[in-house]
Amino acid sequence: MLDTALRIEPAAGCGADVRDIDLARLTPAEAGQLRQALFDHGVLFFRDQTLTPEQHIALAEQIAPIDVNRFFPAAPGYPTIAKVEKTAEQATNIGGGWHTDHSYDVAPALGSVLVARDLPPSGGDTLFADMYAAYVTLDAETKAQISGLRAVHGSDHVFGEKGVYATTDQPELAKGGVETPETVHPVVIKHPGSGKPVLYVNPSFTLRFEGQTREESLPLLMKLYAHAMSMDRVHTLVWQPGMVAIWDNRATWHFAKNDYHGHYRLMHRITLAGCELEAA
Ligand SMILES: O=C(O)CCC(=O)C(=O)O
Ligand SMILES: [Fe+2]
Repeated sequence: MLDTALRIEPAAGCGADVRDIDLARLTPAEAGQLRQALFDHGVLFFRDQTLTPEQHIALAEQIAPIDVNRFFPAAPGYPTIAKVEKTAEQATNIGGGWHTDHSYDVAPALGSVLVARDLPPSGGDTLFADMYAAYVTLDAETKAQISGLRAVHGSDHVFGEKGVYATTDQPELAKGGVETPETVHPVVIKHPGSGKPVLYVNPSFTLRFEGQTREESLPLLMKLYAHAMSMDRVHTLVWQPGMVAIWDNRATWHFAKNDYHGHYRLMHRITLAGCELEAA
């Protein structure tokens, strides 16, 4: 069989739609093209897929080894699939602020494969922001200011015993006793897959610049965040049954909207293992 190029169409703001592909039956050649498209576009969107949990796992493994998230509960019977769930009774959702997953790890996760399992009648969109574009569009002065800087990332204030989830109605996400030392990454990384520079700080897990206090760091961090959130570089993913998103944590941020109270939403997430990050 001849290998044909994937049909990839850039999406508004961030990422790309991939058409005419069956993620349950991916050829090795298609998997290679998908991985490269993921690195180039930051996030890929797919429609009309019918992935069983086993096929979801097989798909993830064709892209990268699996990195099991230590905070999220697993889907029943599938220890490598994280359950991203909000019941009709719960008020707090998971990922309801701008972030990129696992930036608190020494080797942050490459990305995730998120499958829609049960959607509310409306709402529950996921926003994606383009961190390649965020870097490229910074003014020269700010680029010079962040060149060579490194930032400290942590997870205790989110997932720790006294973290933000501990006082919510998603308390099982707050894991006391899980070893989570702070970690340091360059503020501008060289993307391991594309070689392009990326802005790598995020509002949820970046604590401060290395060698500065949080107070000293905040003015510049806030300026970078405000710039990165610019809606012309953000894509709003309106989920439909059968949709799948695969994102690259180094090239994008995401934000799960929490606007469907009283309704159930369930997503299955497999996290893909990444590598240590180098400065651009
Ligand atoms: O539920 C979503 O749309 C995304 C939640 C999230 O932040 C994640 O799965 O990493
Ligand atoms: Fe997330």
